[in-house]
Amino acid sequence: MFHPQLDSFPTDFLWGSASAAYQVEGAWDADGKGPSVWDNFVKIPGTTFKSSNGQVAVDHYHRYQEDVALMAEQGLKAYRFSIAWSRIFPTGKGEINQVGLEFYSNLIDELLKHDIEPIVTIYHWDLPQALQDEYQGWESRQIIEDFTTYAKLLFDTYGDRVKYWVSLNEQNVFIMHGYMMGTHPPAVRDPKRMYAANHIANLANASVIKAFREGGYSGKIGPSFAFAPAYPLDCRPENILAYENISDMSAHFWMDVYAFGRYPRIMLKNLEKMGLLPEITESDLALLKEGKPDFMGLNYYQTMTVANNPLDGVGMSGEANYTGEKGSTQESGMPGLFKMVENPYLERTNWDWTIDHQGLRVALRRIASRYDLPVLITENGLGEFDTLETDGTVHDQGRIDYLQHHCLAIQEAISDGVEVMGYCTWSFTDLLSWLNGYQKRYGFVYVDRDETSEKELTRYKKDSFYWYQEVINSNGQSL
Ligand code: BGP
Repeated sequence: MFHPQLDSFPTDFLWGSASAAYQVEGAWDADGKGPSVWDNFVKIPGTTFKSSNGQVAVDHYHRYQEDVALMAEQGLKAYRFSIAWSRIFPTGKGEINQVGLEFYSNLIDELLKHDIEPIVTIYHWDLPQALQDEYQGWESRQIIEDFTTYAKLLFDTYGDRVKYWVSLNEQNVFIMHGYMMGTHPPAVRDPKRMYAANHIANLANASVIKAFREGGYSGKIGPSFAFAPAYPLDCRPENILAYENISDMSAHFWMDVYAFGRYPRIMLKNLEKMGLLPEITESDLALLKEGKPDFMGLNYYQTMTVANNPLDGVGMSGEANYTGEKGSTQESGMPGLFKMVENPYLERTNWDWTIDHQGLRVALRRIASRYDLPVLITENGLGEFDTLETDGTVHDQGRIDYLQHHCLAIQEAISDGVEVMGYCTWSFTDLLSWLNGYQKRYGFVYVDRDETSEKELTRYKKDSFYWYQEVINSNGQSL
């Protein structure tokens, strides 16, 4: 469809797709790789759907050439992947594992051979277990130095070929899940420890960006933030306040630190009152100011709608939907602050994630207006059941519709004036969903395996593969 009122996508727009090491690589203990906290966490009964794990995942470690060939066939302009820290430093620091370094070097060369821009995520949650054991990982300031040493090695080794770096992937998610909800490693449920670990993660993020600047590397660097823009249920002032609360707590609390190097004052005051304020020194604040990113990485999946929640209202304990049984998500909220409510205008996926393409435009607009930064969309996609037909086809029209609407929302945001550098769908091949197993699929490429059997791990192109091929080929004109 032709939209005369819309601007075109820029000619250098990065049409991409994304993955993360633990979710695709497998080879969890191959060639000198050390264990990560995820390798161990998944062994605890009840932590993941049907005890699924990434030991083999979709075996990208051994099949990366086949996967890159598929990317090239699709015409992908960029591929975002993460580096497993414990493949490079098996114990998180000290001795370097050359074979690990080589794997990513080969992957980068393979991508460049096909004119695919590598976008490298330095940290996508798979902390070396050794650092968790030695000093409790993100709870110790020691990690700032170790994370920076690791990142510098990546800049030095790959900086001649990699122009786009993502520092931390979804700090808000791995910190909240890891230290508040207890659903990610290290499975802590303690708000005080959560806010303390979060502050240290902010410092580590800033330190790596500072090192990137000081090292004079060329290219751009920024964090990827999981931004679910909030809507108030309606214009009842109590609900507007709930919206203000969630915006400060779930968005500004992280993005203000990245972009401005400071915490929102309402949050500081509240954390202090609750006795949850972490130690924040003058030199911390100076470091945060030096760690400003070149872009905001945006992982967008859905919006959330909130309403007033009285002091004796619902808490955070509600069960989430990790089974794909629609409607199984329970109510949750923070008493006195907000509660999540259903948005009557939006459809939901089988995992109860709202489907809201306009929310992407809203997210882009909010980032541009508040932070005045370019945005690299580092994740967006639809996790759903897919059916492999006997003839090897997969008709994922729902995914095509989802992506099409989201791409148009990007084009609208560009027309509004937002600088969008690129769009990485989640994901290129099907992969392991951390807590949801293999049945929640996101890829353009179906990988034949499930929770109980690895089967042959054969790759099949879904209908969406060809659809995106045409979008890229026409630089968005075919939308
Ligand atoms: C993001 C993560 C990804 C990916 C995606 C989909 O939070 O950065 O790694 O997993 O969400 O989420 P899920 O796998 O839970 O459906």
